[in-house]
Amino acid sequence: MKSLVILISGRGSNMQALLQANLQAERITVVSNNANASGLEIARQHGIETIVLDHRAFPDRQSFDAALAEKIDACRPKLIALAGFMRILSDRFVQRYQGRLMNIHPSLLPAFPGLGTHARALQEGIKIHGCTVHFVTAQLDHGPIVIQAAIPVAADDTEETLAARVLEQEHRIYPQAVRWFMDDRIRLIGNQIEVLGSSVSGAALYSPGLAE
Ligand code: NHR
Ligand code: GAR
Repeated sequence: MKSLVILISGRGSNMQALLQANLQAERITVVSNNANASGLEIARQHGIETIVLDHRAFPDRQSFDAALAEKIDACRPKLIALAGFMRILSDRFVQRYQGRLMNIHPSLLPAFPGLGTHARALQEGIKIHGCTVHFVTAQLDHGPIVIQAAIPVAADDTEETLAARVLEQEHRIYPQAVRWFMDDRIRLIGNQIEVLGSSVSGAALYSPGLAE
């Protein structure tokens, strides 16, 4: 049985995009480190099993990660997808799931790893921004890149307007990447991804606009 675990912390719109994508997963489980995550309600509305594991109930990262791993292992997942999951994971946790732990990050990595990506993008005055699906490694936001989507930055963009346009792209590329993985179409060669049956390496999407 192909099982998928989705980790969330909040709104859960990327999770929702995955749930609506008709993936080849016979069982999906959503785990949140935050009991108040509104994504939990969306998951329940989809009839998806949810688990809450409050990180504040644990004395340190290691013990939270160990408890999280226990919940995850009970699902025997093919893939664990971080979807707006806001806790940094320990090296040990990452190693345990090496090659089957994916993340969606709201910037064109390797630019802007970490948090607050849209504000930093505006501050730097970059003209092209976007999002990245990558495998998670011990080095934060630096794992092998599966797919990216780019959008132009407008002169009058605010953090909010930029985040909203990037989010639209996140909802396109994350289901695509997870589908490839669930269908065994992703091969990892060193730090590079190959998508079987695709003429491009991974995929790049660009949303034009703003041309004069
Ligand atoms: N863990 C590892 N080891 N490697 C990665 O690449 C990871 C990861 C865990 C999460 C998502 C990531 C993102 O896409 C992700 C990638 C949280 C933080 C963070 O600083 C940074 C990056 C990401 C997720 N979290 C704070 C912490 O102390 C808490 C912040 C909060 O709760 O608001 O864990 O951006
Ligand atoms: C998304 O933009 C996601 O890329 C980002 O948070 C948002 C979550 O939205 N992830 C991170 O910043 C991870 N640190 P969602 O809960 O609606 O999917």
